Amino acid sequence: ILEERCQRILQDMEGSLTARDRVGIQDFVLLDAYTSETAFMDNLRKRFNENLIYTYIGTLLVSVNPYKELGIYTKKQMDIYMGVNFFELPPHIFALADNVYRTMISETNNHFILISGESGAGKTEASKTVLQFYAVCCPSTRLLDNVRDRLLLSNPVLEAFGNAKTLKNDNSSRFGKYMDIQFDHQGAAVGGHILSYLLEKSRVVHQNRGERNFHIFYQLVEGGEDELLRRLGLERNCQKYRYLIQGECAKVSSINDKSDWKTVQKALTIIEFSEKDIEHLFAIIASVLHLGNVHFEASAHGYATLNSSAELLGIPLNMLQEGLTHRKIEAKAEEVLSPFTAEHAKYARDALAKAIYGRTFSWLVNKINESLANKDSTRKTVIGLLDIYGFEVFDVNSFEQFCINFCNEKLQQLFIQLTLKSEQEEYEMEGIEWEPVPYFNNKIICDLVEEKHRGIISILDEECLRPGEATDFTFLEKLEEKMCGHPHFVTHKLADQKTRKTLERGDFRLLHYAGEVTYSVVGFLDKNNDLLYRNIKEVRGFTTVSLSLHTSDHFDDVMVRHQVKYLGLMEHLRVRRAGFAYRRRYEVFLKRYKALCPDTWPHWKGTPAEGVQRLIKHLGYKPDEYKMGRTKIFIRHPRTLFATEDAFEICKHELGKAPVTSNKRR
Ligand code: AOV
Ligand code: MG
Repeated sequence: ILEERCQRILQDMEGSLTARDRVGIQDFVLLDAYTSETAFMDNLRKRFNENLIYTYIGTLLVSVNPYKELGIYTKKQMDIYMGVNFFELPPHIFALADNVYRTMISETNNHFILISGESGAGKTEASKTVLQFYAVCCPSTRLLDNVRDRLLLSNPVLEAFGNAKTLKNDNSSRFGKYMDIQFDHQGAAVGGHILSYLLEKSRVVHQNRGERNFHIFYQLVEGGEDELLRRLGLERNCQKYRYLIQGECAKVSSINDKSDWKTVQKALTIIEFSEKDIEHLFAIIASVLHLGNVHFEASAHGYATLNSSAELLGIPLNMLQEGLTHRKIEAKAEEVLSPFTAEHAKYARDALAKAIYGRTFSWLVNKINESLANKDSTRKTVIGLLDIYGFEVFDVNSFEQFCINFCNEKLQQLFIQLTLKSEQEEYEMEGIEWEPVPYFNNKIICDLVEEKHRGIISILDEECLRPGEATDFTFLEKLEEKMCGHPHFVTHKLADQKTRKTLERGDFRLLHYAGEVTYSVVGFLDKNNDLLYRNIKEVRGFTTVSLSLHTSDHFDDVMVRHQVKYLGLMEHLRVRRAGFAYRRRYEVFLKRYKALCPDTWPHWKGTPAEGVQRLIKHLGYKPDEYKMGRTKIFIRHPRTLFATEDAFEICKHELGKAPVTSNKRR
């Protein structure tokens, strides 16, 4: 019966070629012309036109932003994907989330999901979908329901304070977020922890045209209750606040600040912010708005708005006034106050506003962490979710873009190590013969930026230690001197004939893995001075890649091709294809499929490797379809594994043999 059915399955597969013509293939590893970028793009486009936004490259998930609701994240969909092997159903982020979860439970080890892609690609949405999946699908007790709600509700709060409209994305993350979700041995979510990286504080005081400040300011002004606004001395009109209108787009059609305000209020209550905490929080937010309206003129003495700030911050007016307009100089035993110029005073005002907001954000993250903390000390496993700001290039790029793009450079490095590099190393370790695939390693760019004593950050730090002497331009000169000839660094002086045209005097250009970016050095020293930089920790596990698109129902070829190229997806596919798409430890493979062979069922007495050898001989694997490694069987083509998996299903149903292992969790 088995042989007959296997034959039929193979025929069915051939028959489904017509369907495949329409919807493309769901795993790039199956692509015949796997080295052709055109074929890769055709497949993505075909699937996108059928509203199929996910495609695998082996265990990597590629996603194309549809910019429209597809109805594919429902509870019903979650149920379909829960506890099912990921090659049995169409690709989905739920399949990835489920697979990570089950592996974590069965192997009791930690896992991490990395999400990468340009700004607007859909990273944050993907991370929320994963969290939602765990919140709904993991078993839980009544006691833990509140952990689940808090995990979910931490998102709208963090987004209100840490996201903003940019030219690339109406809800762009302006901080990096790493979230740990902790599980007990039953697989229930019992706690969490959030690390935030490098909030883009400069946005508090300045926004480029077409961009906004952080959402929370507009939410407060638009949605705050009359009584609250009165207490905070605010008017219900964003146009009144200088910090809100520099981008000239306080209103955005895709954003409903009023209803978002309500969501945030509710979330804050559930995360257990006390009334007093909330009162203080918004007093501080309002004080920043008032600060922004403070004017300095050489002769003026009107400080009404400064008074509001001082009151809301709970500090004496004269102290704030003095602090913003005078420098304190210690001369001998005396303190002398030397007045600022109006320009300096504005600078001090903005620096204060940024510092206040930055600290408030850190306080907020701490409060959320307190509420997510798991008090019980038993051993837990975690699934980590990394969602950073995507690679971005604007007309003018400053220190913020430098940091954001460097972060992405590091993420790409990690991605290379986890996939391309470790994949090739595994073959070596398992003693599998193998033709190495060349790929671009962006370590050279990471080093250019971060190398000790020599990298751009070191040089910048050095300049920051020479206050009064160093300027943004002395920094640029040092860069030019030290980076001369580096293949990924271009300056005005070093630019070749072709590129010099577009490079201004105060600019330098980095050739990032994801493309060229020209940075203006203006403000680098200042902004670096209060920077708290943290390295992205080494992580391992499954990976998600997002691609980007901007209009729904339109597949933007140039944009998608660009990311296919820079994320190294073709190289990744080559490594997968030239090698073996799937691998299983001998014990795992044997345990699952031993019922398919009379010699191995119900018990195999020899070593697992011998058992697997016997089993696949019986199944008729051809010699070039697989390789036997030291601890694992390597299967070249997913089709082979699919056929075996299908045979296993038939075996369960038709022969009535109890399945040896069941993957269903429930
Ligand atoms: P990002 O996180 O990758 O950008 P987002 O996750 O914020 O990008 O996605 C941007 C917008 O794309 C969202 O606000 C949605 O409108 C839409 N979108 C994303 N994913 C989906 C999806 N799966 N289905 C439907 N619409 C989607 V940045 O934070 O700017 O790098 O720094
Ligand atoms: Mg984001």
